[in-house]
Amino acid sequence: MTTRIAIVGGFLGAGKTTLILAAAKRLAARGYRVGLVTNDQGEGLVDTALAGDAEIPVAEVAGGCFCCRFPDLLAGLQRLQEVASPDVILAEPVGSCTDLIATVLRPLVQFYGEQYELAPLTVLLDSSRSLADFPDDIRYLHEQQVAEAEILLHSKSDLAAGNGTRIGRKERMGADINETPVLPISAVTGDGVDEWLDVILGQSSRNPAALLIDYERYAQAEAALGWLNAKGQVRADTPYSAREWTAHLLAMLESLCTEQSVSIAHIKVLVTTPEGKVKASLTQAGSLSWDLDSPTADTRSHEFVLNARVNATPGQLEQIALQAIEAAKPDPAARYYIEHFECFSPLPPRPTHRLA
Ligand SMILES: Nc1nc2c(ncn2[C@@H]2O[C@H](COP(=O)(O)OP(=O)(O)OP(=O)(O)O)[C@@H](O)[C@H]2O)c(=O)[nH]1
Ligand SMILES: [Mg+2]
Repeated sequence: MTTRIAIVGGFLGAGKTTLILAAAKRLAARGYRVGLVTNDQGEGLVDTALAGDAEIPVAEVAGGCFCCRFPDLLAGLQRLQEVASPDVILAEPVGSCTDLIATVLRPLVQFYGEQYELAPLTVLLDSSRSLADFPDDIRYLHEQQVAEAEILLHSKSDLAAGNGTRIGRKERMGADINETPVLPISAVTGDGVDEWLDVILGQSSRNPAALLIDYERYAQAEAALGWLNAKGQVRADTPYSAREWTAHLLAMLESLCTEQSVSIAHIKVLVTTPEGKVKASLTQAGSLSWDLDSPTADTRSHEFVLNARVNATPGQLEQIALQAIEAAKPDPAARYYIEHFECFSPLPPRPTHRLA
């Protein structure tokens, strides 16, 4: 029996993980076995931890995007089949990745078509946010992501003024909307999620033409991003609120980024205390949102995972992150321990396969 794979792309912070987690619950309620694949340029992902907490079988492809780590993607799919025999696998490529038709969907169909049935490529577009403050190359990358969608989801529709303005925005982006189904969706209210699931369960990728993409510009867009994955612990002698620590850390990161004219693509932090979890994200200055916010009693320690993708050099991002972690200490005598800290800019994409 073939397993259905739905690849859900879109720019950093567009809402991919939130939608996938909401979709996985609905698929399970419809009687499907579901698996997830997360993906990142580094290790130590908030998204993987969230999927694990939701008790959904998850495989992580780390150290590069699906296109450059195609054998790792295959190994992840295989692992999921061994542990969970999923009917449907929802796979989230890195939010700075594009050209997925040529480098991921076509190779899967061509070389592994007997095992896997590919759903139409879904791309999320969050038109509630502007990329005007990002370099041209990043806006170019974003346009390429939208242009290759087989189904385009206007994400976070609960935040939109109206769908008409959103579709108008896509027209302004110069993408061809004539043949691309466009669906407003909100993972928060559930609006559009079942309609989208009907599409990815009932239709197959039409094997559209590959993008005509300039890999130099694509590489420059990725190189313009500073990427940070960190894990650590905070300990204090006096009890403190882990939620307040999270809010303080994100406020410090936001204000340091604003001071230094660093545009935020996505900063997210997951905090675990002995009693509960807190998770919050910034997808641009002033956009703080809480995804997990269980009321937790004051604590004397917590663990955190911090992922940041911003328009800065790795050195600049490292300084910003360390300064924010120091400033967020619950009291001057509190200690923090960093167990994992990697800060870099993604290397130029070198896909394993490119079937144009
Ligand atoms: N209001 C609203 N917020 C949403 C919705 N979907 C996602 N968000 C918020 O947007 C932020 C980013 O969402 P993610 O799902 O982490 O985005 P992503 O595309 O997976 O991000 P990366 O993995 O970094 O590329 C989170 O704070 C979410 O709560 C939605 O439908 N409505
Ligand atoms: Mg994600």
